[in-house]
Amino acid sequence: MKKTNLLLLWQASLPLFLLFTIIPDVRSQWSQPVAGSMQLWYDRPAGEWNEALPVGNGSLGAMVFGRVDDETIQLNEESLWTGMPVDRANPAALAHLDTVRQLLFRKKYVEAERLAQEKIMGKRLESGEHTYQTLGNLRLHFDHADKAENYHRWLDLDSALAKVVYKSGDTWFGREVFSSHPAQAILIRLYASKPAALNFTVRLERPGEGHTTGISDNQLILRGKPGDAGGVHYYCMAEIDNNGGTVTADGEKLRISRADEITIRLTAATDYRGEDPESLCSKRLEKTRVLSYRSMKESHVADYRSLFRRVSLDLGQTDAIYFPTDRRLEAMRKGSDDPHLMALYFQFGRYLLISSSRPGSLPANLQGIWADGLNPPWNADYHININIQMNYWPAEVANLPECHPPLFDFIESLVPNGRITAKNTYGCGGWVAHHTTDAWHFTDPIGRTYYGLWPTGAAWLSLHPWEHFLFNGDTFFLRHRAYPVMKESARFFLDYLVTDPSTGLLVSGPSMSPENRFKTPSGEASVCMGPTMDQQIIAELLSACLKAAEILETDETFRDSISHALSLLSPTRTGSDGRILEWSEELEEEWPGHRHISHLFGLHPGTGITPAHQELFAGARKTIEYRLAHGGGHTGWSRAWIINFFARLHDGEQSYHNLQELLRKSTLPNLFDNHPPFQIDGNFGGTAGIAEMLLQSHSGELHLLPALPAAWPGGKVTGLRARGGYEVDMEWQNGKLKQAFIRANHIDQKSTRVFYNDRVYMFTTRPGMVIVLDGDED
Ligand code: FUC
Repeated sequence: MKKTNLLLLWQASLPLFLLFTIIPDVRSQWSQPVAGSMQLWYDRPAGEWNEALPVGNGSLGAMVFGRVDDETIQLNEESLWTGMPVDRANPAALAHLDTVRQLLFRKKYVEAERLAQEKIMGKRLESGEHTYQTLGNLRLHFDHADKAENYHRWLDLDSALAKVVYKSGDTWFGREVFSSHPAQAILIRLYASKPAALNFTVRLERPGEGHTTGISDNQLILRGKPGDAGGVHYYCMAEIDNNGGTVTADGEKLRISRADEITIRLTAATDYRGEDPESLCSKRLEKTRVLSYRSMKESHVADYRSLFRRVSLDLGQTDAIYFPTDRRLEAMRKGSDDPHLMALYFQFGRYLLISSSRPGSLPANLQGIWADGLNPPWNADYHININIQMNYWPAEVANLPECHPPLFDFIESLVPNGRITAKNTYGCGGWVAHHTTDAWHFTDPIGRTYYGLWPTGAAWLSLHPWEHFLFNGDTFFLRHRAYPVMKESARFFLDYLVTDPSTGLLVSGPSMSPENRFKTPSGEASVCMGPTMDQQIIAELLSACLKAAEILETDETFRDSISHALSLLSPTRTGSDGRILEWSEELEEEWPGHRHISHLFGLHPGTGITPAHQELFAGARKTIEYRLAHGGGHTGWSRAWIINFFARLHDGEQSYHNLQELLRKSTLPNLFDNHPPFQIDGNFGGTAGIAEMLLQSHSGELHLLPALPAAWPGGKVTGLRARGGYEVDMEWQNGKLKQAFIRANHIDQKSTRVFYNDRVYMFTTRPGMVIVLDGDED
């Protein structure tokens, strides 16, 4: 930017960047995938679940296989959980807490760990952990052959429609599937190019036992309860509307003969929230009966687009856009660049959040809402030692704040149990949660110490509503939703932190650094006092709580206690080789390439390690490089976190390289993240990472294009959000910012600093103001 023009426009109209996608015509039933658009598309049916395409409305999910003669639409309902609330606490915990701490301070790690395992850790369930499960499958068996010509299936991210089109014999067949938030139903439309060409059977099925299926008139019903000892009652109901032909009973199936067009309206519910699932389903389907398919599709597309279209991203494109998505991934694996696929991946992450987390729903679990079978990996639960937090990293910056509240509701539901655990296990006030939980909100430390004895889950979660406030400045939300959970979490730590006799500083513990272990002369251990991640999370929480209380002008005495604790909190330090210490002393890690890089929480998502902290900032880079040199980044979410780390280090090349690696090594054919197996956090972390490369605002100022790689010389982004209440559009060319529009959406006058490269611009912004930064012409 040699010549920089600065324009301040008052109440200026929104910038009209050209939409970079070719918007496909969603009205035409015979449309085909459009190269260069925001579509995932394929020229063959899904051979397995990881190739099927997801649709969802926050509660009802479906995976569409697009098979020719035997179509499978695998179904999920977000609250279909086994189990029930169970007290898992170890009653001996409190009595042994101090002994464990004293052993740790005396560096008797192995002994302390053994005692903690026996006396502090709560129970795992003998019958297996509670789990999220599939609802079942809708199976359609067509009378025509399974051979098709001109086959295409695709997922259009701009309209949230999954489509299948193919030719069998001399007839074209088409299907369209979506999960509507306004209608609370999944809609499936089947059509053909010739009259009376639709001949198929349809049925609902579910693996395992404890369910029944039935039919009546044009209805299919599936009902049941998973497990004997608990679980929700679930109910699923589908109605078939035929245009032409007949619908008749055929055993457990409905047979459709000589129809011109078919619409299937399907809904499902459970009694998780105490309502009768059958009457919920009946009410919902009754409402859809009076609506045309077209009007339901229009309301679905309008509702979805109101969220999706807020952000557009153009990173340039290559000829790869003319190839199906799975082949583009294959080509990337062989070394080609595909910037458009990266933009598609970014938007797919936004699509997944809109589709799995809508107000009133449970938060997106380890698989969003999409899980097959009765035993999904890690029970598709809510791991809170990074995974569920990562799910919500894109929520604010990628302009989907309306998708964040399911997490806030969930956090509030954890608080009552968290208070009991704080009191009974640690003798503390406030609330606490550990590495994982489930739909029944347990908060005890469970399982093995090296992953379970980690008391900072609630603290990390409590920073999410705070982030929401930082972006929107809503003090009502701060007062009534964010601050109460933050304050109670801080309350816990004020009681829980203890003084390290060797330093006189406050440390957390017994705890550990997820989920790594260290070597000691008497063997490996994980439990310790003051692991770096805990200290960083606690510092972040206490500082946030202090700021919140100041903004709300409340709790003066409490503020004093927080300030005092903050001044004594043991800080992050570097070791002899300059890396950030993972534990309070320099210990050799058992897994030097461990997937968790927990001690860099302060770099991302925290704010404690910035360029202003030179030694730590340099140490953070060394830490990542060391992990990577020892095989790190091998799970999808770990790789996604590394993209965010490098973006915060303002290293565009390394961010880009790790984004490439995410797509090459940890992405399934349907673009789902591959832990392995499928785990959705990497999708969300990757999306957040791309946003972080383009815009940052965590350190109180805006940084434009802080980690732009050479591989994206030109591009445009619209609608990214920054803390402080800003929305940012940017266009760049030849690797340089061409123009940026920064809209002030906040409610008060504010001073803002904007960084681009080595320049800094100072503004005083007022609500509705738009700052236009003009870059170089050449
Ligand atoms: C954490 C991670 C694992 C996995 C699991 C669901 O425990 O360490 O890699 O992601 O959560």
